[in-house]
Amino acid sequence: MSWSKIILTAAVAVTAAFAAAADDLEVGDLRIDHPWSKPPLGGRNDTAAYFVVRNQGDEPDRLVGVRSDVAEAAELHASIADGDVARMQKVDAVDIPPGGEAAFAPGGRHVMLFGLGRDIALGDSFELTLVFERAGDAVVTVRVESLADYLTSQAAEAPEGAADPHADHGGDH
Ligand SMILES: [Cu+2]
Repeated sequence: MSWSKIILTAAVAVTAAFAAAADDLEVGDLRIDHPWSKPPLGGRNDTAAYFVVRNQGDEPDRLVGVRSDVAEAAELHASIADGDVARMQKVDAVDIPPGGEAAFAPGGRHVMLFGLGRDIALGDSFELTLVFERAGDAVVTVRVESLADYLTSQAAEAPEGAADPHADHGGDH
């Protein structure tokens, strides 16, 4: 086996490990990738959850609701720029266009979980139900991760040919 083939095999194995770690889910034409949440900030009783919904079908769908047993209330939120300040605001629904996607990520759209009924720590997971107009209910398993872990996994999940964020490093790590 050539060195290049060995390296390629290792790269595929690493990619597969990351793909398996994320709890992706398919419901009807929708695919929900990498549901995750951050631990609440010190002393707070709320947190946000994130994921990407891809619509692999020909019909538009909409995310119209969300609920979770770990929270007293769950809302869809958007982050909007208000001058230099980012504010968040409740939204009633999020469109998922055919062939398109809706990303929920830090600094943008998120699911807000208010009144957490239990501690949510790194490594925990909990169920979140996403209610879609066409596809119906999707129960995803949300993993509690640090922002750093999320960013690392995003780099690993980047499509082939995407810029390697470490390419400009000196190879010292
Ligand atoms: Cu919010």
